[in-house]
Amino acid sequence: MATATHLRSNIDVYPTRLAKPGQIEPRPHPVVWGRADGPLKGAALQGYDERGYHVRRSVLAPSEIESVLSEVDAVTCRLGDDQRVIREPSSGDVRSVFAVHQLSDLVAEICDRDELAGVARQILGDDVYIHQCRVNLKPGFAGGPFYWHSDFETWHAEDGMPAPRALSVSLALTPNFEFNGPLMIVPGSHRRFIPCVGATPDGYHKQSLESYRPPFGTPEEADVAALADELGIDLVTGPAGSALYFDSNCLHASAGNISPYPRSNLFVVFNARSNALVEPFAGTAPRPGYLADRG
Ligand code: 6CS
Ligand code: FE
Repeated sequence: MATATHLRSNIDVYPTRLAKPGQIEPRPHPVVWGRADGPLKGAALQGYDERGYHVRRSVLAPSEIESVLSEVDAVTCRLGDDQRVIREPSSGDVRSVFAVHQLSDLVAEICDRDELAGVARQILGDDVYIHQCRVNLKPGFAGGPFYWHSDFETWHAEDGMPAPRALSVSLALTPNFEFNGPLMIVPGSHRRFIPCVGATPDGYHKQSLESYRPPFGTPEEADVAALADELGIDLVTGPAGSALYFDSNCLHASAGNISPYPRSNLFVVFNARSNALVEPFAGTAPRPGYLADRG
């Protein structure tokens, strides 16, 4: 737990975007912030605390999955070339659609359910709000990879998120097979902070979201290798309707998808109200609200 001094003197306890490679540091904050009762029970909560993630099946019913997929289609058509739609540089297929919860009442209602917002309140030990909501479509045949990263490192540096008191829920809208680019997570990596090298350019988000391996906010290969050697790599697969809850600071990635089967997931990021965004720690201008809700 960070000492009171750290918290009061607003020293940045997660320094990153450094001029030269730094050291992997232990996380000074807790993972499970609350002990109140909630949707996750003993072993599930323990597993999340230790590994940094937990998987629950059948959180969405098949009929709901179909409705969400058609809502996403309708929203994507409506948005056209809006900046909330990110396309695959390789094929022009849609790669991600942001702020879906603000464009679909059904998605907003799902986010608010006990199995999503309720789990976030339990783990984060606070009221929560949606920091970011997106669908990563990862289409068949040309779905691009997402290189190794910690979401919190980006949200800290580029959005001003003070501490990793945030979590993502990834809802599988199509089956996540071993062969269509499922999420890979280094179990336990959420307890290590990997500083990244390189000062963040202004307006960088336009480039980073399309990049398969972003030039900034990406950990050094030696650090990824060291943590993978020590902790291993878990492949998170599961049927459509499954939910993956993962800590904002997990080291994760996903390979490309050249199978015929899309790997489309709805990601909802909950942040603790007490962890509301401040000025970006990278010293850059805050990113747009569809990437980081500034309330
Ligand atoms: O920059 C972000 O906020 C987004 N980038 C990645 C690779 N994961 C988290 C989030 O969608
Ligand atoms: Fe990510």
